[in-house]
Amino acid sequence: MTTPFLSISRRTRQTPFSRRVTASGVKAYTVYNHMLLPTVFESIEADYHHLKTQVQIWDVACERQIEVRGPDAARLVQMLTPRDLGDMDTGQCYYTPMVDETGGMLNDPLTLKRAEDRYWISVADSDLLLWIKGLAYGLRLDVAVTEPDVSPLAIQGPKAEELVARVFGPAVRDIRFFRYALLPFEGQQLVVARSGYSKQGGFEIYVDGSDLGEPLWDALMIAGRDLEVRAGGPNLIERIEAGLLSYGNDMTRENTPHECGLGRFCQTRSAIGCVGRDALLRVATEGPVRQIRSIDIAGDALAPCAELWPVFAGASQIGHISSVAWSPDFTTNVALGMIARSHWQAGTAIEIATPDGMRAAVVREKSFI
Ligand code: THG
Repeated sequence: MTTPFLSISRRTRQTPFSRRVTASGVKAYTVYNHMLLPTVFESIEADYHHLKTQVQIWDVACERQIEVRGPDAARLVQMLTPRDLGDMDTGQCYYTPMVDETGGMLNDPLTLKRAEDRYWISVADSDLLLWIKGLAYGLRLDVAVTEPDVSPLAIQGPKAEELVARVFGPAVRDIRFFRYALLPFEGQQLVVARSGYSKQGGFEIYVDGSDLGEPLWDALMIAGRDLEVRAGGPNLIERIEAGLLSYGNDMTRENTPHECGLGRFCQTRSAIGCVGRDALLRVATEGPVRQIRSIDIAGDALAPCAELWPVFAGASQIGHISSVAWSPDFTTNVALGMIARSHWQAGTAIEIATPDGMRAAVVREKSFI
């Protein structure tokens, strides 16, 4: 079988780090928010082992920021999510399910409060900007909704704190999980948050102005030489082990936040103004009838999942698998899938119709890590 190439054009937007990513030997990209996202450098498995033991720099510029700014900013952002933003402080990052009027998931961004009248919504892969601009215009809200020239660069792995402290100073060590500080780089104050799309620990630097991209990349690579720093990217194996969801893969507009296991990020009753509030009140009380679970699939390494794989219990289909990868550390196929309430209890034996034939699998209590 031949490996297909990705045709790169203006539509597959380059990032402020693209030249450095190319020079680092990127082997594969995906497209995310109409922008290049590097996925493989050495190999998915080699990158995985390196991420879990060292430190990596990730070009995650595709996690675009939607800035909502103006007197109606807080009101508009609360309309987007069933998470109650009432007690959110400037300097915090909230994981925020965002839903439409039916309660269907539109995106699962991080929301950063930059000021009382200014928010950054750090979006997953869907055109959320258009929905937000539509609401703002339709309701004549006093806000500006823009995509600023801000590009996150993630530093992930067990040595991330040491590396970021070398470049931004010891204040980095005091940043708490899902908080950010403004720290100087080349005379500019940058948002440095303790966050990122892995469970290995790390930071995300919101590079404000494309001109700073290459200087920051270079400063981190030089400072981290003895830490074995390398270019990396969100790692398929590690994120499935960690149970980190991928919008468009593990959930779509067809799913409520509760089906996605994101009920802990919803306070639907007090999220007054959320456009999906009425639609979600019932499921918030009664619970969903299906939910995403971590799943252990037996047998040899399976190829990645590019379409839903049906899940069976006997003759009846009781769900589907949406993400899968062979895990070297757990020596099994780690997976995420949507499972009916009747079969989601930990330890339940199920069968997966993979392209490789039927496979035995087990529903897990929690993620692998
Ligand atoms: N960082 C930033 N923007 C992003 C992502 C990111 N935008 C796109 C995408 N990732 C959004 N999705 C997620 C999904 C999971 C998490 C973050 C963003 C995450 N979840 C933790 C968890 O579920 O265990 C912690 C959640 C919490 O405790 O609040 O980190 O990665 N800038």
